[in-house]
Amino acid sequence: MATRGKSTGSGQGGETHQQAGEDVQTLTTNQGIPVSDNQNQLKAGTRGPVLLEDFVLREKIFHFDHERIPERIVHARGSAAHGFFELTDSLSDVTSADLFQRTGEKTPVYVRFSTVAGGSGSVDTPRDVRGFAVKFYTKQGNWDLVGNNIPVFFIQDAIKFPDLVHAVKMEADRGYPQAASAHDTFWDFVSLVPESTHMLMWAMSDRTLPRSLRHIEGFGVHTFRFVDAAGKSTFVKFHWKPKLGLQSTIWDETVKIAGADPDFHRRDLFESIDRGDFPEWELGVQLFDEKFAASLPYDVLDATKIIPEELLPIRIVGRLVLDRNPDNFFAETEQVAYCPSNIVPGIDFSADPLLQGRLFSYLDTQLKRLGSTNFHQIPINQPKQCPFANFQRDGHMQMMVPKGRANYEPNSLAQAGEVGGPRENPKLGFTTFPEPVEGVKLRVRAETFADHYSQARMFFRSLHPAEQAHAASAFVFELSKVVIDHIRERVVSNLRNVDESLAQRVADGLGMDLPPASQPAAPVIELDPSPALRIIGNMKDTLEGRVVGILIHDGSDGKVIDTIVAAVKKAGGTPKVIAPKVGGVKLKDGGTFKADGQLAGSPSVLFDAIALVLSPEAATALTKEAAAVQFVMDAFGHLKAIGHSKAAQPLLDKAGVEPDAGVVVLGAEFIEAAKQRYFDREPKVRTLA
Ligand code: HDE
Repeated sequence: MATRGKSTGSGQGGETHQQAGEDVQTLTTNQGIPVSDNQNQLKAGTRGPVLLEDFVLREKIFHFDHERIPERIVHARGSAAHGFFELTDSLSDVTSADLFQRTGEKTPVYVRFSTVAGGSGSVDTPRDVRGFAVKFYTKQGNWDLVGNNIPVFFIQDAIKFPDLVHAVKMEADRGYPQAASAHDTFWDFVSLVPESTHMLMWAMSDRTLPRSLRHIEGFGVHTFRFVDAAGKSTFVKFHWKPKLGLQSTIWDETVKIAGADPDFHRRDLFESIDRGDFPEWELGVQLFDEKFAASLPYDVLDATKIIPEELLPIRIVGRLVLDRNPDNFFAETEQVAYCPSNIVPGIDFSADPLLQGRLFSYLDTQLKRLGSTNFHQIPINQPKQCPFANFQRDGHMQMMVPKGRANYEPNSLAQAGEVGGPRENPKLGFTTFPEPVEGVKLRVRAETFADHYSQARMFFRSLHPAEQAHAASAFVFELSKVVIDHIRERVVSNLRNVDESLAQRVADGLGMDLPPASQPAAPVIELDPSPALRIIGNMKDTLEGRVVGILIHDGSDGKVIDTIVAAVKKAGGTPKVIAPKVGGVKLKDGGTFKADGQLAGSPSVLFDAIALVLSPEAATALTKEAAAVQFVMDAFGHLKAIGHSKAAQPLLDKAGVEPDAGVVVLGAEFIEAAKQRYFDREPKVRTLA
C-alpha cells in the first residue's frame, strides 16, 4: 500500500524527514509556492506514468540540469577565502591609490588560489604553477592583482597564450594526461619557444610542489606603475611573502598525496581558517624609475625576467590575512571574476605585451563563463566600499532596478526635478599616466627581449644543491614521459645554454648522449646568484602550519600521547592521532583513546612529521601491517622527523629507518626536530639526477 509523502520501506522520504512546522522554514519553488511533497513526483495512480503538469518536478530538474557553468579554460581548480589587507607602511610618497594612504586601514579582499592546467575536479597537487588572485574591494573600486606563485611567465607575448595552454592541457585526441605537463605536446611547444626556459626552471623546481597554499609566495609578475598625486610615475613589482615561510614537498610525496587526499590544499586552507589559524602574507613592493630600468641588462617589460631582490630590495607595506571561509563555493569561488583591467586611480599598467593581452582577455572569459555582461552584479564581484553608478543598462540577468528616465548623459533632467544620474569627475576619476608613445605599426619582438637564458642560469645557480638535484630529476621525470626522441633532445640542447652540468645530469638521467647546444638568440651573461630564490634557507623553523601524525595502537601509553599532543599544540602545530581503527585504541592503563584518522586512510604523506607511541607488542604486530610499515618508510623517505618510543624499534627496522638527526626518541627534542626536513638524508633513500 502506498502512502503519500512517505515512501514505504525504502528509507527515501521516510518518517525521519523533518517536516515544516513552527520553527522550520517551508520549502518553496523559485516562485515562492509552498511545496507539500519533496519526495514523490505527480503520477496518474500509484504506479502510473508521471504527469507533465508537475511544475514542482520540472522546475527542480530544470534548474539542476543547468547547475554547471563552463569551467575556467585555465586555473579551473581553485580555492578561495575572504580576508583583509592592512596597510603597515604608507605609500603616499609614490601613489595616490586610496588603499595605500593610511597605515592601519583595512581593505576587504577575496583571494583565489588555483592550479593552472587541470580541470575543476582535478587534484590539488600536480606539478604546476599556482594562481594567486587578489580582489581588493577598495573605496575607489575593485583592484584585481591577478598573479602567480612564480614571478615570471612562459611567454613574452599574449598571442602565444592559446598555443601554450593547448600544449600543456590534455592532448587533443586522447584527452589525457589531466593536470600534468609531463607529455609530448607541452615539451614540444616549450622546446621550440626558448623564452619559456626561465619559467621552466621554476616549474621544474620545488616551487611547483607547495606543502600548502599558506606556504607559497605570490607575484604580480608584470611591471606596473604607481602614480602619485602630482602625476609622477614609479614602476612597481608586487610580491606576497608567506608568514609561514616557504615549504615544499618531495615529488614522491606529492604523487602519493594526490591519491591520499585530492583536496589536500583546499582542505588545509578551509580547516586552518575554520580553526582560527589565519593564513597571512606580507605585501612587498619593488619600486624603481626609468633610469634604474635602463641600467638593467634586460627589459622590465619582459615577463620572463625578475629583478632580484638583492639588487632592488623589497619594501614591505602591508599584510594580507584570510579570516573567513566562503559561505558557498559556487556563488563565491566559482563566480568570482578577476580582471587585470580592474585597476584603481594611483595604479596603472605598463606596456608589457603579456599584460596588455591580459587586459583584453579576462572580460571575454567572464562573459563566456558567467553568461552575462552583468557579472559585476554578482555579490562576490560587486564593489563593496563604493557602489557603482553609470548609465549602462539592461542585458541578461539584470539585477538592478534603476529608477527614472536618465539612462543617457549629458542630460538636463535634474533641472526638471527628475533624477539626473552620475557625472564624470576629472578630479577623482581614473586618469591614465600620459606616457609618451609613438612608433610605426609592427609585429615584432623587441631586441631587449632576446636573452632567454641568463636568468634561467641565475635561477638554477641560486638554488640549494638539494633543490638543484630535485629540478634536474624533475626534467628527467617529465622528459621520460615524452615519447618523441627529438623533443627530449631539443630540451637538453636548450638546457646546455642554462648550465652544462644540468644538461649533462638530465642527459645521463634519460640515458642519452649530450646533444649539441642550441644557438641562443643573444649571448648568455653571468648574473649574480640570488639566494632569495631558494626554498631551503627561506623555510621557517616553526611548527606553525605543520601537522604531526601520532601513530598509536592498543597498549599505547596515554600519558605519552597527551604530552605530545600538548607539546605540538603549544608549538603552534596541529596533532593528528592515527590508529588502526578510527574508533580508537585501548590504552596501557585500560582507558581508551579516540583517533582522528584510520591508519589505512591516513598515510604519513599527510603529515610533516610523525611520532610512534607504541607498546612492544603493537610495534611487532605492526611490522606485518603494510600501511604501518609504509607510514614509517615514507616519513623517512620524505625526509621528515620521526619521533618514537624505544619500543617502536622493530617497526623502524622493518621500514628501513637509519639513525640520523631527524630520528629521535620522543621528548622535547622531537618538537624541535619536527620543524624541518632532513635533506642530508636524501642520498640514502633515492638516486637523484
Ligand atoms: Fe591568466 N587567465 N592569462 N595569467 N590567470 C585566466 O581568466 C590569460 C597569465 C591568472 O582565480 C582566465 O577568469 C591570458 C599570467 C590567474 O579566477 C583567462 C594570458 C598570469 C588566473 C586568462 C594569461 C596569469 C587566470 C581564465 C596571456 C600571472 C585565475 C579564467 C596574456 C601573472 C584567476 C579567468 C581566478 C585566469 C587569460 C597569462 C594569472 C582565460 C590571455 C602571466 C591567477 O582570461
